[in-house]
Amino acid sequence: MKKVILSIVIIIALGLTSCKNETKQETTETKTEVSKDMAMVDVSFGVRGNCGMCKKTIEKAANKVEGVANATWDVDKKKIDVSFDDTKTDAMAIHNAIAASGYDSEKVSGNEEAYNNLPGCCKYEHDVKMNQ
Ligand SMILES: [Cu+2]
Repeated sequence: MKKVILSIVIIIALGLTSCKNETKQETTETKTEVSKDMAMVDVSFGVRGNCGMCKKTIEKAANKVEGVANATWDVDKKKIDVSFDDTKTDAMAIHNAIAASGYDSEKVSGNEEAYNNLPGCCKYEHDVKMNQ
């Protein structure tokens, strides 16, 4: 009888350990799949700016948003292309992050204080046409 109980305990213990491992693996796998295939969304919208330094600031701000996989701002077109994970963020969060860094987006005006702290070359005109 003791042996039976002992083996049951061992089986349960093993079961618990392997369960834990499996759960961990599954979570990692699901995350990778999601970011690769399932929920990636591409958006593109206008963002005002002047130069290469603006590009760095704008892209850094967009990339900081959790779920953003890639952000590329075009200095000539005053436009940003962003790929992001739909389950983690949305386009408005990206607009807001860019605005917080001092830059106007199509939907949100740039934070004034952040704008004032931008280097001189980056003080873009607020009436520059976006998304050209
Ligand atoms: Cu600049």
